Amino acid sequence: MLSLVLFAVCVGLSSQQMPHGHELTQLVDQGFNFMDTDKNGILSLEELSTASAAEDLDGDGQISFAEYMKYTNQTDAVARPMFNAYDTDGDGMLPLDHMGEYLTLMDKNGDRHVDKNEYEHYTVKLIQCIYSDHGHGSHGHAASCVTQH
Ligand SMILES: [Ca+2]
Ligand SMILES: [Ca+2]
Ligand SMILES: [Ca+2]
Repeated sequence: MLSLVLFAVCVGLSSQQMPHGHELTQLVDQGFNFMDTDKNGILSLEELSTASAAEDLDGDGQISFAEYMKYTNQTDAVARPMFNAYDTDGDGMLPLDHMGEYLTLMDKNGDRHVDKNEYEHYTVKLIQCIYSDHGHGSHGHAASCVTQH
């Protein structure tokens, strides 16, 4: 889910300024609808896995930063902190079989599904983290932002 989440959020992000208001709502809607393939208003682990698997361009079971950049077509400044938020061990790879852990990051009530409110809460927080990192010379703090509630 990580990257699919990342992907969905990334699509509308500019490295210049943080989206807010209507723009932010649109980003959240777009990302959620993109992943919610059966349109039941809930993201399952299967849906998150499917969306993420699309980012594994060489099919080795992991999403590398290079694959992530290529897939999202984002600048390093935006893609890097997003990627780092999920790459908690810092090896530059996001294994697809860690999808359950990524889901846990968003699943506040622990029912193993991500509803719209949970997704929105998480996404807004992640975006805020990324943009608050700007100007500090490092994007490495996003992980600590997203793991705290
Ligand atoms: Ca669904
Ligand atoms: Ca790969
Ligand atoms: Ca939930």
